[in-house]
Amino acid sequence: MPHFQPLLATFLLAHTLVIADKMSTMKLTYFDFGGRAEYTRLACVIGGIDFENHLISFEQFGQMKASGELPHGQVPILEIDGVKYPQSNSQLRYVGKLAGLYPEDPLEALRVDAYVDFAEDMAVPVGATISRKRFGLPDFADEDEKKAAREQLAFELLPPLLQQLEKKLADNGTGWCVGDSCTIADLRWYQPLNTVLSGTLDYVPPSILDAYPLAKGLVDKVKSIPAVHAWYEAEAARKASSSS
Ligand SMILES: N[C@@H](CCC(=O)N[C@@H](CS)C(=O)NCC(=O)O)C(=O)O
Repeated sequence: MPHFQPLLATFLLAHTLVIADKMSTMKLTYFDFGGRAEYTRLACVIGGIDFENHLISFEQFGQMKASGELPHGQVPILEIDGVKYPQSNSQLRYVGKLAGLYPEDPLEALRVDAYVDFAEDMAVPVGATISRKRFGLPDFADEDEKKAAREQLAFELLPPLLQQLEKKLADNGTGWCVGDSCTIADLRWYQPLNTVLSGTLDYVPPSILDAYPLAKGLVDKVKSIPAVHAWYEAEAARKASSSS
């Protein structure tokens, strides 16, 4: 039926243009470390979602903040088709939906959200030892004061939260937070757990996680997702080439 071919070609071209028109550009702006961008980066990576990993210096952040271009004056910022969206957990949820890492079932989504919000319970005491001013706290007078605050964090404030996380993971029984596969709940918790494990929080020994094998194991489970593994290999190569 050769006379259908031009019609078919026209239809396919129009269809392709509609699809192209719907394709969004995504840019995630944050510093050159994990922090509050890491979970959304990993959601993009796992979901095969193309995004620009826009890395800025503290100096650039200061300029952007002063110019008023950052909603809430904070990063990360997720820019979709040129529109800036703040709040890392909202960004994670949005990308999670695109990536198939957020359940469609409302009750399952509630379980995932509870983990995401629970991670904020850990972010608060950790944040209070990093961004003192934001919590109305004076800067540490000296290194001894910082050490005492971090030790209180490691040995008093974090253990009850980690115990709760461990129990939730044991109750679910799959190694993942909800269900039997990775969701944004795992990516959200991966970030603070990996921060502790990497030893970058001075005076918070990574060994505090030894008492919580399921929580510690979650970091390995996320890292062993092939797309995540490949992403970290590429990141290591990028950092090595930029420092040489
Ligand atoms: N609730 C916000 C918190 C964002 C936030 O605290 N960002 C920090 C960097 S991790 C920041 O921009 N701090 C600088 C400031 O507040 O001036 C989110 O989850 O995105």
